[in-house]
Amino acid sequence: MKHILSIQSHVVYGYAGNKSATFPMQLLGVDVWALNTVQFSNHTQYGKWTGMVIPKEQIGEILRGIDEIGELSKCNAVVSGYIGSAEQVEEIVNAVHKVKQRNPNALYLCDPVMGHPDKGCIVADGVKEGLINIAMAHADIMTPNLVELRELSGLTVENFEQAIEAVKVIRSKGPKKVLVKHLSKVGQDPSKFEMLLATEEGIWHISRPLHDFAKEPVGVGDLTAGLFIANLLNGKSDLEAFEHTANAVNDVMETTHRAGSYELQLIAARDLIVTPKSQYRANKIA
Ligand code: PXL
Repeated sequence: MKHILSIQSHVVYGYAGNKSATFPMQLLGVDVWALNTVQFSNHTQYGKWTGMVIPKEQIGEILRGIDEIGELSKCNAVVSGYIGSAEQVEEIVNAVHKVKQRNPNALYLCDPVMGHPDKGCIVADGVKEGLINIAMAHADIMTPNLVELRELSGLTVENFEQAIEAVKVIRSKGPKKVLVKHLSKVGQDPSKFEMLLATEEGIWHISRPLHDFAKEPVGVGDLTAGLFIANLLNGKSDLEAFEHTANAVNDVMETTHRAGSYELQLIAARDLIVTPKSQYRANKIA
């Protein structure tokens, strides 16, 4: 059994952060240690929410507790996603160090959720800078979207070629693997949903349908990052993990679209997450 420490948001209603990633990772047979950065009523794209940001001390405290019962060395990977405050960034990096001390083979996947004012995804001040200046150098895997790709690389990414340059820049800063979870406007075909994966072995591109939602569901990136790391821990190759992730996410999107839902239909799509019906394949482009 593999174990993932997943440091992300918790929403009581709906699906984002750990609510979006935990169940799919469990479906892939991985044990999830969910550590919540916030507890909110719902995700921030509703425009209002209640609840609280978890005090930064909790992160170290929880790690200490798991260490004191002698279980921390079982941790195979740390995932961070939606972060509640700038101060939490350093605590998360400390948590990664502590896990790696106990298990030097553990991986750190940093999903650099930075917020998206146009979409209404709100992230606390200073988190973006913490991700760029502190977290990135410690990550084994980063999973930016287009906005995050620009911020992390410092490049103006306006087309596909520049996106490829940007993933190379991120790889030069430490992360060995970069999965661009949504190329959006800089993809090859505006009518498709496209992703990139860059590793030491090359760069792959995958394209799947873009579903026409009245309001784009939230938590898709969290689902993507969670499935990718769970697949890797299950021993899949980078390419297999990338393809399974894209296909499982596509099936979740199709299920959600068919249901006319704004919230991801993870439960309805549970069988498809394990065994996707979609069969899209990635192409090696570099
Ligand atoms: O999917 C990113 C995310 C995670 N958690 C919370 C969010 C969002 C995006 O809006 O609001 C609480």
